[in-house]
Amino acid sequence: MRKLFFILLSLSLLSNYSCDDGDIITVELEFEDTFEACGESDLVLYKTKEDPSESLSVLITNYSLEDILEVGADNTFNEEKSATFYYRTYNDASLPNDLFCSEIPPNVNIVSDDNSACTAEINTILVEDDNDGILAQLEDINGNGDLEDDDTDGDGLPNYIDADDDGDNILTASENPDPNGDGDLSDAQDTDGDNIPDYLDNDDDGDGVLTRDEENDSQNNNPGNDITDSDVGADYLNPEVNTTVPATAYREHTIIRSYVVTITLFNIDDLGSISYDEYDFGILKDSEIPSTYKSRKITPDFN
Ligand SMILES: [Ca+2]
Ligand SMILES: [Ca+2]
Ligand SMILES: [Ca+2]
Ligand SMILES: [Ca+2]
Repeated sequence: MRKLFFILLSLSLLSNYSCDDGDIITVELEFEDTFEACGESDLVLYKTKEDPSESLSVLITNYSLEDILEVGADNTFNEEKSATFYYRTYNDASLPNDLFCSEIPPNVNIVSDDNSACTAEINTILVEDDNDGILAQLEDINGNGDLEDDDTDGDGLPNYIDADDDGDNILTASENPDPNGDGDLSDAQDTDGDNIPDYLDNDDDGDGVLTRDEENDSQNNNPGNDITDSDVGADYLNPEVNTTVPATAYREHTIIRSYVVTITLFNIDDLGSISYDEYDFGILKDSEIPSTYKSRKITPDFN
């Protein structure tokens, strides 16, 4: 009898300790920072975890991923939307991949299903880069901290998004700006030794003929495949060959685009066992960004 009394006392102490302010049990959410997205006309943002199986999701009606990725001239987007926040727990060891947005909901055993109105603040930042092997900050040629006013070839594309910085129709990545890849450009290739690295030099061999106009063999706006003496290499790197065959256009440039989308939820009023008033929902997974958004192509006007 004494033993039973102690067990009952322990149970009552245990239940007191697990409660906080009356009968509200607070649940600590332990999800990863990243979330996924789906939905055609109504946007669903979600994340799941296992052991135990739980999901968090946010529904924003009459909204789409495209709306969120439509950045303004400053490459940012910010908006607050009315949304519904869901917290579900499941009695399944693992959750199916089509848990959200499938026409036929998958067969899962939901244990609890709470939701609350909230405000979702969406923040999007787009960063562009040329992936030319030079860090963007090292393309600040005049060193004034502004990447937008460095345009070596004057083609309208600042160097940090210009994959051919000197406009010689040889891509910067092919002009060895950082031969050993250590981020220090002091060893950049300088074929004619004029102290202007090839990637910023529009006459790489110093023969007086612009690199882009050394189109002796094939007139395809690529001097890389015009080779008179195979022992020396391409004519634009051979000062002994100085025939002018003018280029007619710049090559097409590819600009790589990376989006950082973050969501914060405010004004969460009642979500059952969840006592958050504000919740940092995290960062949209890069794999959720449609491939068509991940780059843009442009051919600068020839001048
Ligand atoms: Ca440029
Ligand atoms: Ca560049
Ligand atoms: Ca060059
Ligand atoms: Ca030459």
